[in-house]
Amino acid sequence: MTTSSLTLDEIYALAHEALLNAGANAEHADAVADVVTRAERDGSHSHGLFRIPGYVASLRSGKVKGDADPTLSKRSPVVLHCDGDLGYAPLAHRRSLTALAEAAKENGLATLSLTRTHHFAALWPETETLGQYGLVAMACVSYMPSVAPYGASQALYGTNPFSFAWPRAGGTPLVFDMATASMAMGDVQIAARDGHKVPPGTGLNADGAPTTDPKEIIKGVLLPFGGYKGSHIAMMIELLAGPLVGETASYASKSRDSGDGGPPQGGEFILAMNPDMLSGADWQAESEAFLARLDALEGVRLPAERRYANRQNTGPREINAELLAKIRATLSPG
Ligand code: NDP
Ligand code: PYC
Repeated sequence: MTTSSLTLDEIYALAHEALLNAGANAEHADAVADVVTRAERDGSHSHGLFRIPGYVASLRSGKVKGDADPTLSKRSPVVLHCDGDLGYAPLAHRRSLTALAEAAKENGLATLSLTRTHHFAALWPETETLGQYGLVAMACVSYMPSVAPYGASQALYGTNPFSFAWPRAGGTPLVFDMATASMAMGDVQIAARDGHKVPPGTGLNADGAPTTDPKEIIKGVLLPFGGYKGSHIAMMIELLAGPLVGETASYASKSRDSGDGGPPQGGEFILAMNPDMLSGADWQAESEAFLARLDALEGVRLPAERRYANRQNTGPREINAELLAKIRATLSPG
């Protein structure tokens, strides 16, 4: 694989320019480019620059509004809603997460439902932000059918990620962020691009037969992680990020999607909880003692440790040259 070195500033500048060029206004271009740059910084490669061609395609097709004006409202002191106005999710997050954190701090817990947004990023930026406010957080989104429910060979669920954050004493939060598919579609696409096989159990080909060829899985379906148990978590996310927040499940999101290569319109469910108010005991001492035991076990590493370690490196990142050429081509007229 041929790569080129880009500094984090250059990654931000390229993403920003591509988004502005495709019709995003300055606020959206900044919010999306920031999330893309943080993904590259942390080594979340399938949700960094890799996503820019899709972001650009959906701005160009007009499916996603580059000047969307996300609006936050309070349905009760603890039920917050943000109408994304058909824009990309990062600006809706910027306009909502502080209010969600304040509501959870004051009342013990609060929810944020996002509707009419297009989410094409990792989820950890949302949960990690809430963790930094000292809150326990959960977030999930659905997508478009790409995962067969357990027992089926036809897609109904999205790759449906779920993220969780837990605040740590004097440090970065404990965070996990994972697709409920055996593998995120972005990683399957990267494996296909780079000519790698994927592990057995990742997906089925178009005839419903197991395969380790990512190109065949793209034509077929992914499987949920963890058999029927993971399948039920994917189902839960369809319901939480769809009907519960006033949006659609993945199958219906796809039915109104233009197929331009970018993310469909959909919803997101975010829950924030204030452990100081819920616990009534020394939750932090108890959780730190537990996490110390976990971390001390041979073979265990805590989730987000890899990202946080990558974050310490402020130097350039190696970016796939084919991807860079594709992004730069979007900047040329015609
Ligand atoms: P991974 O399988 O790479 O990782 C899942 C979680 O497990 C991460 O928190 C990771 O931490 C942790 N982890 C990974 N390996 C280990 C290990 N050996 N020991 C302990 N913990 C480990 O993530 P996915 O491929 O499932 O998802 C990738 C991204 O795709 C996510 O950010 C997700 O939000 C995004 N996504 C977005 C979608 C959308 O619709 N917007 C749809 C689907 C996925 P660490 O990061 O530190 O490695
Ligand atoms: O990697 O599965 C994925 C994905 C879908 C939407 C954004 N990322």
